Amino acid sequence: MAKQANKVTFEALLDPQNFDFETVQILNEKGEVVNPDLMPELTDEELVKFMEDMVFYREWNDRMKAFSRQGRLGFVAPTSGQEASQLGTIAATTSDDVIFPGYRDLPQLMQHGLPRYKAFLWSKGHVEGSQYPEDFHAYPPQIIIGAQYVQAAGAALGIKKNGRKAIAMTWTGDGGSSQGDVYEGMNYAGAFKAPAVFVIQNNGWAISTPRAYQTAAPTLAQKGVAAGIPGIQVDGMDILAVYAVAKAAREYAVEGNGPVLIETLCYRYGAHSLSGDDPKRYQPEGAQEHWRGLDPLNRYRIFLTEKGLWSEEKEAEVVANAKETAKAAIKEAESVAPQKVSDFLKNMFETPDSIIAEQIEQYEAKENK
Ligand SMILES: Cc1ncc(C[n+]2csc(CCOP(=O)(O)OP(=O)(O)O)c2C)c(N)n1
Ligand SMILES: [Mg+2]
Repeated sequence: MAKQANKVTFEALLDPQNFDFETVQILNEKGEVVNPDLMPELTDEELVKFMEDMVFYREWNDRMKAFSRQGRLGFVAPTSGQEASQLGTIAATTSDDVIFPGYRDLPQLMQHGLPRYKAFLWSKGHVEGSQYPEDFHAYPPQIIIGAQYVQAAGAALGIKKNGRKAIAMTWTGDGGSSQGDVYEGMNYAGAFKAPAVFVIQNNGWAISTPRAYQTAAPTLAQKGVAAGIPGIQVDGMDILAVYAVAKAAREYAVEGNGPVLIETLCYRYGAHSLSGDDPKRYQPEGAQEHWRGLDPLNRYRIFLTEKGLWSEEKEAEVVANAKETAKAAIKEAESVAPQKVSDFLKNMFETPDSIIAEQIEQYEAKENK
């Protein structure tokens, strides 16, 4: 054993914790390419698709808010501001990958193939909103903060054992990063080199709790260090950077190197949910405006317009399409028969225990009257 200093200085022990976790960025807030070497290889069509998707989900978010105010939806977590983080990560997956979203991650589910009306059914708390086709590799949005990391670790190990070339991808928030489950999931996946890509969408707030109260660690990306896995911080308002990092993480995991942790620095515009919190009461003045200045759509709009790939007309078309699609999807959701209590009791266990079985019988008797 090496000779030890005659005094333990904790300040010195803190030094190695100042890891330089540089934020990966390709497109700055002015729409300028600042890291051409990192630019992913994408066709013009693929570049345009990113903008179409971001514009679509910004409008979808506003439709959701309107439907919620009309009393047509239940739990709604706004996504505006997080488009690049959500859509850049999911774009790096294939349909073989299994995804484990959180409650704010409906866009990723829809991009992965969830029929849109089911997203609304989920919001309404209808059991059919969480019933997926067998070949759809996804789990319903997790409400228990961080629990999806443990599930993703298990699924990733299964993927590895079955010799499949795929990953499990999951998302939590800055608040979620303080949950034990998040570290347990990363640690387990790291120990068994399971192909998982863990995303922390650091939008600065966990309801009214600021990021600074989550951890003394300077970054959330460095939470990978103790799990022995790579952690990387990316500008979550830059879809090109998010995509490039997520794609590289997927390749790394698929090649058998184990999991990766990605922290996306982003922001949620507006409230945590549409159930009543008011960010004006807890966010510092000017914060929303500051982040609006970093908007993922604005910078990408400039980038594409300068390339001659985007126009106001094109954007208006996408917005109109989003409005129509949302209208059709809410109608479809509303045409589904109201759920029965017996239905969700039947969904609790594959084989109901005696108490649940008795309740199913009681409710069926009432429902069939
Ligand atoms: C285990 C657990 N604890 C508490 C809650 C209540 N809760 C719901 S959302 C939330 C904040 C989560 O913040 P963050 O992880 O940053 O995600 P964001 O909502 O910002 O996307 C809390 C504490 C919960 N759902 N689950
Ligand atoms: Mg948060």
